[in-house]
Amino acid sequence: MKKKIITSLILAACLAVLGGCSKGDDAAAGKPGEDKKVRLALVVKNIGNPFFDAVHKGWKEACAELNVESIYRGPEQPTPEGQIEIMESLLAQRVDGITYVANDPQSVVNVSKKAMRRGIAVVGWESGIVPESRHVSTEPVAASRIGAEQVQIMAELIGFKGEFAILSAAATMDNQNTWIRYMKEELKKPAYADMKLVAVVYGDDVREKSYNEALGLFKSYPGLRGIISPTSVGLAAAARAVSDQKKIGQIEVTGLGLPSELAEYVGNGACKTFGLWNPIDLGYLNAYVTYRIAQKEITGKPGDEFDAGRLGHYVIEKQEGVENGLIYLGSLFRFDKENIDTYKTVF
Ligand code: RAM
Repeated sequence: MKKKIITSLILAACLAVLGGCSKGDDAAAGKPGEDKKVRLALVVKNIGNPFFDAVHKGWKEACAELNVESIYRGPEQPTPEGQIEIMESLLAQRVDGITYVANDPQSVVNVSKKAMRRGIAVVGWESGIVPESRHVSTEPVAASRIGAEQVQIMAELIGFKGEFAILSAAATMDNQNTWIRYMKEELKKPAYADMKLVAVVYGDDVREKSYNEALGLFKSYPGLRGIISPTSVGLAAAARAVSDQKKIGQIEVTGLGLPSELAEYVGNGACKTFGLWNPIDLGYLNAYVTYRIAQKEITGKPGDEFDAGRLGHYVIEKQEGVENGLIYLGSLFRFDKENIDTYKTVF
């Protein structure tokens, strides 16, 4: 298992060196005189978040392998309106496929349905609550596992005792909301009887707002022992706030984050352990499945099978109660002082 993770990360590191990232259309890799290329668009919550830069690296890598044109779009700020506008403009450009992670899944239902009616492949990633707004959904790992893991890490950090808070992204963001729902489920277990969730606050995936929300928690809850932040933006902000306010050891911070952003805080003890999947692989998988649907090789129904390049073979799974399916990327990793130096140069 460990060997597989390291191999995948080393490969990702090499690819990270090869691939830059840009805000707009990525250079087409085709030869002059070739037929019109398939065009696939990756739509993220906002531009400027290093997590999405990592997803984009894997996306571009797969697009190059598939010889398709890659488009990368996201609003300046992580707002629903910005994403709707972008998706409408992609429809007008008649792209062949769109993969999105929604700032508000409800807000993109109409434009996604319109895209599908026009024969465009639509893949929603970590945006599972509106199944009719995509052909298939890709998830890093089961949401229940992601939620439970963060509570388990927090419990270990604070000795299964004390008050803690959650610093999330935006209240409309379905991925964070789902993970928080599963955190609350995990907390019902007797092992956590002495831990108390005192607040859930929202930094909107904006650095300064997240930082200020963390400061607000320090003030409102003087006995606070921990913060879980299930967003890379929030986690880096919370770790920075704990460091700046000299609360290392008093308030423990964990959640989901990028080794490249958190290495400093693993080093100073503000965020000793945290989790994440491989965002480069997630982008790579998204491009493959979007391409397979755009090319009508599969429809996205449970049971459909496809090859995703270096990631291998995938079978689309059944999502309870809905017709279209779900794809799980693979593994959830834990990062700490033992492995952070290896991973911090990867993503
Ligand atoms: C932030 C975003 C993203 C989430 C990661 C963990 O960068 O909210 O959607 O998956 O954190």
